[in-house]
Amino acid sequence: MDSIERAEATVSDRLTGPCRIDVDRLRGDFPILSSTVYGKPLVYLDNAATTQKPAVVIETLRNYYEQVNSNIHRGVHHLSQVATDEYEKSRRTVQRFLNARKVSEIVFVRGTTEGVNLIAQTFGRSRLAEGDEVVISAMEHHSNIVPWQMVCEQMGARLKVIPMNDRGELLIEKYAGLLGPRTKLVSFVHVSNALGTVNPAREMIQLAHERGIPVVLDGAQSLPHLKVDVQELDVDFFVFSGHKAFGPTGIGAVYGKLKHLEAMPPYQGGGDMISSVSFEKTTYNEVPHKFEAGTPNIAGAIGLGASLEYLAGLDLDVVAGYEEGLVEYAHEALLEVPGLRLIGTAEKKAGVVSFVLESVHPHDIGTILDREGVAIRTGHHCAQPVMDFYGVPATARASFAFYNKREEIDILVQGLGKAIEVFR
Ligand code: 7TS
Repeated sequence: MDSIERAEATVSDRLTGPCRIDVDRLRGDFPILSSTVYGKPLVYLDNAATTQKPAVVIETLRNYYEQVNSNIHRGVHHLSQVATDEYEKSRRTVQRFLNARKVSEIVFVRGTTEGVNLIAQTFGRSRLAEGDEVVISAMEHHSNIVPWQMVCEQMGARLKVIPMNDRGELLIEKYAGLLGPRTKLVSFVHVSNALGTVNPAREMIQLAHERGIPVVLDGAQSLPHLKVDVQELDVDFFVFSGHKAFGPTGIGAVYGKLKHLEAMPPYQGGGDMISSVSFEKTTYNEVPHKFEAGTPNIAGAIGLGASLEYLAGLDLDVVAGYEEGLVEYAHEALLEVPGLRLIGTAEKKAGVVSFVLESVHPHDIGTILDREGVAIRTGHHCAQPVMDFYGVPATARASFAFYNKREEIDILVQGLGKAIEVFR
């Protein structure tokens, strides 16, 4: 692509064509995006690690602490009631955003990691016995591996792993073959943080359900990029982190079908999750409060509500289309870089481009790019089995949000040219 074509593509980034998204206007909603790093404009391409926050989320947090701050579910006083109302209103926002049937199907947690641990230690633990199997995939984040290993060890169960091909696509026939009479649970990632692969969740859930097996979906990387409808997916559990969806850190949610949540034992014991306590017997609060022991991240939950309302104000299909265009553009531009190998070339990808350079270690790529104002992540991305599969210790990863532009990918590619010059 020559420079005129690039310039035209940049204009089409903004408004025209099938993707009607005004990136410059949206960037204005995110104060940090106009900052500089080492005197250069920030090029933030580390959105899979965490996304930036729109002013509306920052203001919501500030307003909460300035005008509302109080503990919830336990005070008769005015502020406590306002805080409780706001917190519960956010739960309804999450419900609507995921299209859950009932608001009680939404449990606030710290994030995806805590969500998976909660499901493993309650639902998982109560279903697994000696010799049973849990199926996960070859491209899981550690937080969808280790909690299952822990519960398998506790219960004498085994982990089975769905293999993938060299492009980073799960082998669906092999997956179907893994589902047997001992399979008690399937848990897999909707969109891979290391490869960007979008897995065929609907089809995979259906295959499990045909055999009566419930499915957990790790939505940490899908919620910020794709329209998620838990009823359409018919998924049993869906887990995500607020901070990857333009919300605060330390907050996320578990969606669980009501019948599961009601049957599950509590996760942690403490305040708020009980109905009555005596030394002889404790009865538990109703769902979802049964799973929210102790004072939760009230401000975080309210901030998450604000971020999801912000996202809901965008056309998420258009956003997904725009981001797909960014990934394609990045693939094309990166493949022109000598000695560059893309890690993860699935047919259907969202938000993530991982690569290695022949002559430069990923950490050195990250350091050189940093001096250019470009923030990417380098390392194993908490997906060491993926690195082992490709025979690399680490990759460099650029990950996008709807506020990224093609010019930023150009700056990334120029920075890679510098890295190659320095380390040649
Ligand atoms: N699952 C996936 C697919 C993820 O990408 C992550 C975080 C998690 C689970 C855990 O989420 P948390 O919010 O509980 O930490 N992924 C990354 C990443 O790719 N870079 O930093 C964190």
